[in-house]
Order: sequence, then structure tokens, then C-alpha cells
Amino acid sequence: MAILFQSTPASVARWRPFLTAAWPGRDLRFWPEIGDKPAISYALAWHPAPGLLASLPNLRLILSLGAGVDHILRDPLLPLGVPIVRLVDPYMTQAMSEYVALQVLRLHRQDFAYRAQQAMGEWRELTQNNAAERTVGILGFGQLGQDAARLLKAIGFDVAGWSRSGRTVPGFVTFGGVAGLDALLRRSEILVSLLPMTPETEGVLNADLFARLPRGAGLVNAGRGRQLVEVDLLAALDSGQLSAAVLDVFRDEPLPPGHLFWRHPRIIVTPHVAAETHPPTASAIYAQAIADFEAGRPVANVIDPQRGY
Ligand code: NDP
Ligand code: OXD
Repeated sequence: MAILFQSTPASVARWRPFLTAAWPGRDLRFWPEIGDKPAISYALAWHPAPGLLASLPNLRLILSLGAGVDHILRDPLLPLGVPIVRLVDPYMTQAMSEYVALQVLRLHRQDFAYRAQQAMGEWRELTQNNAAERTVGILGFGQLGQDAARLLKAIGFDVAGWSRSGRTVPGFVTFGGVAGLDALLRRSEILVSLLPMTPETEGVLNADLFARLPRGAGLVNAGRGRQLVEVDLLAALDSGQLSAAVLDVFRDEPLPPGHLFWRHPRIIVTPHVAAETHPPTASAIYAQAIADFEAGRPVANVIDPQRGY
């Protein structure tokens, strides 16, 4: 009943002490030294090479080293029927909410414009409203979207959320599905995307969506890079339909040198750090998941592979 940890060498070094403490005396295997494959029952994985998980004949549970599971589901050889658990960690949720609050405040308080004025040595006041007069829409109203919404609401923003199901969330206006998207967009001066990567969300941040936002809207994308049509973003910034964008995730990561986003005056790039997996807290969550599985108790946060998240 060995546990495999598969990630980059740097992550292996960072995680090893926490995993060893979470499972004292357990047979832990750290990629790439995985030993005899039939002994491995559990795999903690991040971007596993296609076929790796299928090569473990007695695998019983796959645990994502992140909230997203797209890096696992993309494997065409993924063993069917092995449950996949995504990471839900309050530490990470708080990190994402901090990131979203920072970037929404940056857009709301016209930070891009003031940076540009500073570069020109220009002292000029811009008209500024309070947060209560600013509408924020959140695409993806799950664990992360709802927590970010609560923090934004506490600051004073007028926040609404969009999900696949249109789930009701007390204290918020919510919209659901393709039919509800238009209403959410029309009321969103700042749009935050925290969507999981699925076939349905690929390219969702595109010219048609931008055109339905109020003119001059701001965008924050911390979901996944392939949800954004990059040329459409550049065109929307050029035309003034969007005023600025903050991007944490990209089609190609690391963002290639020379990419236009690096030097765009109205784009802020952060290197996929909005909410990083936190080994001390996450190790305890994985230990609980495996303990529940072995005791025959329900395991929390098992994803639906058909839905893709
Ligand atoms: P959840 O599963 O809790 O929430 C996902 C939300 O997206 C749900 O509200 C769901 O709807 C909605 N959704 C899914 N598909 C669609 C669709 N086609 N149309 C409309 N809504 C849809 O996930 P989390 O909040 O925990 O995480 C979201 C994503 O954030 C992750 O998958 C990952 O990609 C990204 N992330 C990025 C990080 C970073 O550092 N940049 C860190 C962590 C996560 P419903 O409620 O109806 O199910
Ligand atoms: C995640 C991420 O999915 O860091 O957790 O992107």
C-alpha cells in the first residue's frame, strides 16, 4: 500500500519532510525513484506523464497536487474507475482570496492609470467611486470563487457569481449556465475568472464575452490560461473595450520570453502564484483522504470525470 509522490524535483525536496511527518513509517516513493510499481496504491500527482498512472496496476486513489485536475484528466491513458481527489485547502483558498482582492482593488483604484501617470511625471486626480459603486462578476462560483466573493463583499464591492448549475449562494446574486452568462457579464465592471479547465471552458474568455462587458471593464484570470483567447484580449485592450487585465495563468507556462503580455502596459503578469499548494496543510489533507479511503469512509472532494472538475 505504498504512496507515490510525483512532481518536479524541487517539489519533491520541498514536500518530503511534510509527507514523511504525515505518514510516519509508511512506504513513501518519491518520483522518479518509484520502485516496484505493483506496491503503489495511492498517487499524489502534478502533471503526470501520460501513461504513468496507467502503469501502476494496483492504483486505488489519485490525489491532485492542486485544486485543478485538468493536468490529470488530459492523460489519454488515465486508468478508468480510479477516483480522483482534488485539493480543497482553506490555506490555499485564503491565498486566492487575497490575490483576487489585491487585483480587484488595483483595477478599481485605477492603479494602471496612476502607474502610467507616474511614468510621465503627471500629477492628476482621476474620478474615483467607492467599492459599493463597483460591480464585480466572478466566473466559477465554487470553493475559490465564493470565498473571494465574501472578501470582496466585506470590502464593499457589489459582487455576483456565475456557475454551471446557477447554485444559490446566500448573500449573492448568482447566475447559471450559458443562459445566465449574459446577465452576469452586463453587470460586471470587473470580471474575475476562477473556472476549472474543461472542454466547456476552453476559450471562454474571448471577443464575444468581452463585448458583453461594460466598456472599459477590467479582467482578472486566475483559472487556467487556455480559457483565454490571447489575441482577443489584445484586441479588446486596443479598442478600449477592456481597460486592463491581470493574468496569473497562461496557455504556455512559463510565459515564453518575448511574449507580448510581458511588456504590455495594461497587462499585469504573475507567474501562476495566486494560490500555491502549501505542503504543511495539504499533507494533512492528503493523509485524511487516504485514512478515510482505507477506513471505508466517504472521501471528500472526489471529482466527476465526466464533468471534468
Ligand atoms: P470548484 O470545483 O470548487 O468550483 C468550480 C466552479 O466553476 C463551480 O462553481 C462550477 O459550477 C463552475 N463551473 C465549472 N464549469 C463551468 C461551466 N462550464 N460554466 C460555468 N461554470 C462552471 O473549483 P475551485 O473553486 O476550487 O477551483 C477553480 C479553479 O481555480 C481550479 O480548477 C483551477 O483551475 C484554478 N486554480 C488556480 C490557482 C492559481 O494559483 N492560479 C490555484 C488553485 C486553483 P457548479 O458550482 O455548478 O459546479
Ligand atoms: C491548482 C493550481 O490547481 O495551483 O491548484 O493551479
